[in-house]
Amino acid sequence: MTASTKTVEAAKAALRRQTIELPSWAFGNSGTRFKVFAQQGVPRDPYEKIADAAQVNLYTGVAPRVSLHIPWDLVDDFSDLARHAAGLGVSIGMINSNVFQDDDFMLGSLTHPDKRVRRKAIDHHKQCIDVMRATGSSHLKVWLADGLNYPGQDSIRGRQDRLAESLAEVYGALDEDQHMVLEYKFFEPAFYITDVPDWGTSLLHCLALGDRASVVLDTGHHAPGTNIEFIVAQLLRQGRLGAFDFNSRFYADDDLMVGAADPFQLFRIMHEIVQAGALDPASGVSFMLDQCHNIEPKIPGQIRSVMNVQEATTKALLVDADALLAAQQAGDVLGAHGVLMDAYDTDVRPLLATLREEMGLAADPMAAYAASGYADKIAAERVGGAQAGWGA
Ligand code: LRH
Ligand code: MN
Ligand code: MN
Repeated sequence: MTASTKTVEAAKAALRRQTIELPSWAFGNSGTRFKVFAQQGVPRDPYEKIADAAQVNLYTGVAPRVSLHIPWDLVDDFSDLARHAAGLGVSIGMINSNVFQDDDFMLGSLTHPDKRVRRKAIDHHKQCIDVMRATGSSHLKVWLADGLNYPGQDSIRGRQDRLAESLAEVYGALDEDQHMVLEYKFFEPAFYITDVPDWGTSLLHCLALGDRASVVLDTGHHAPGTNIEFIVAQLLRQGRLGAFDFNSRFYADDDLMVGAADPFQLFRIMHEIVQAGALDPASGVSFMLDQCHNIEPKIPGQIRSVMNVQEATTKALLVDADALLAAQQAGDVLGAHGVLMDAYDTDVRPLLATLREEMGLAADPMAAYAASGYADKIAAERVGGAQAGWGA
């Protein structure tokens, strides 16, 4: 299939406007329960994490925001951190709360049976809202490790009630122009029940909270075989898809590079996005990465991931929408499927290389970064880099 010039130019225009948010924690050392492999030159503090994220933006041109995780990214002066980011051409994206690494939260945070612990968790979220004010961040991102390991351990329904009450207080503390996004995950660290296990539970809480609450879909947070593009379509219909946490998985929450395990799934997701007009930043859907680079170098890992998202997006933009609709309405099963596969099977790398050159960037961001000498520079300058947060 050769796309028309008009389609290609429209795709390029959409790609110029697409942005991908980077997680600060992707740049620190990370690993599994078995081993953290330290890499040379990893950031020693949030300032250096932002400097590394800015490199990804420098070579891709489409990654201008960095999400922070609190308290992993705690600093004395968040306004100063935001100025540092601005000086490097990026800004602070979503602020992630963290109520999963404190002994008090062993049995839950916003759902905990003890009011004192719930208060502590709510207050942490209020501190995160203060960080949003200081950094100019517009979104509070909530993921809870809350759940149960054993039947009977606590009341399932009681926990939902407590969750609703706690979330309402946090939501009520947001400014009028601030938003909350609620991430779900079907297992881990709890294994019997997770208190926000699925998109339906997240959506119900968001609907109860108000217009400025929406769902985060982390692509690694579903049971194997789950049709993720269906969830995307459903949340878009409700106007409640707030963000993606992109990564890929073979088995569980593997946090590997997006598009590595299943590029076709990523394409199918982006097809739903494009069809719904949700690629436009005005639609309010944020495209974020949530990954760990345990064995590969981190900055190139992020660059590659951004490129993978762009490739899937480009293929989705090349779907011949008129031909697809005509085939669908004619009941032409194989014709419709063929239209989709034609776009998926297109090699979009030349188009993206041209686009990058038009944007004043190098055609190959991986090669340009490798040639820049930045990796050697940070390896020489930084000694004793920080862990991403896990096990810290
Ligand atoms: C939980 C999760 C969530 C956290 C991040 C570090 O598995 O996906 O988004 O904030 O990992
Ligand atoms: Mn996530
Ligand atoms: Mn996860």
